[in-house]
Amino acid sequence: MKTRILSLSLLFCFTFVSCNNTAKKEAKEEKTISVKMERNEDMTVATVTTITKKDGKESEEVQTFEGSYEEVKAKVDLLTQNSQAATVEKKRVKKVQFELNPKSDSTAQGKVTLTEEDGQVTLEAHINGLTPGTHAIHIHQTADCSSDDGKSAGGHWNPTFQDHGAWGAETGFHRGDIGNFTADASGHGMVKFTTDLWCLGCGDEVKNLMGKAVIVHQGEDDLTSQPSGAAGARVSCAGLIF
Ligand SMILES: [Cu+2]
Ligand SMILES: [Zn+2]
Repeated sequence: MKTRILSLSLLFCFTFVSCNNTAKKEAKEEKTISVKMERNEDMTVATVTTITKKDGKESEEVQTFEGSYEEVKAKVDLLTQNSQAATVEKKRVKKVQFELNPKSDSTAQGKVTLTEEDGQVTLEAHINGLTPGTHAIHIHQTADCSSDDGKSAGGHWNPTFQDHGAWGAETGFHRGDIGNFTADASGHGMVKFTTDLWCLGCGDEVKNLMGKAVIVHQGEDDLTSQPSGAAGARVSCAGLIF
């Protein structure tokens, strides 16, 4: 009887060891999933990239989901929960786009795109119909472009109560003091500006661009005149409501 118990436990032991070996072999497969969620005004797009490493070989699978934020989030959550991946990285990208409309009898119009990724906000503006040369571009305090001269947008957005100046200046600058850009001979200008001092719709009113306006000026910001750099008429305006 004792021998039987001993051999039985030995058998169990062997089974356990061999099972354990198979488990180790399977564990050699390592999955990494990265999720990029892009949230626009009316649609959310998720790009899910799964990288599988097995026996030194790497394969990549890319899946995309589109729809409302809730739909896409549910699909992504289900996929990442069932994946048994070693690493799941989730990246949220928020993107909103606005029209810049002519003001002060100008022909200056274009598009502003705001993107938030990894705690940084990028403003990209493309403007046509400008007079060739230097123009100022700022964030003003109110998303109201209704008046013909654009003055309904108020003064420079200045939630930290500093003086007007060049972005990053030690003597102070407004959170809306983007600065100047150049329009080429055809009247086209482009601005690309990235900062971690802004956010898109967060709770921090010192950072939040929601409810503000983008204003393009006829002239150049001298970066010293108070309170707004003496940049002249407001030639294009976009209200930032998202
Ligand atoms: Cu301005
Ligand atoms: Zn300013």
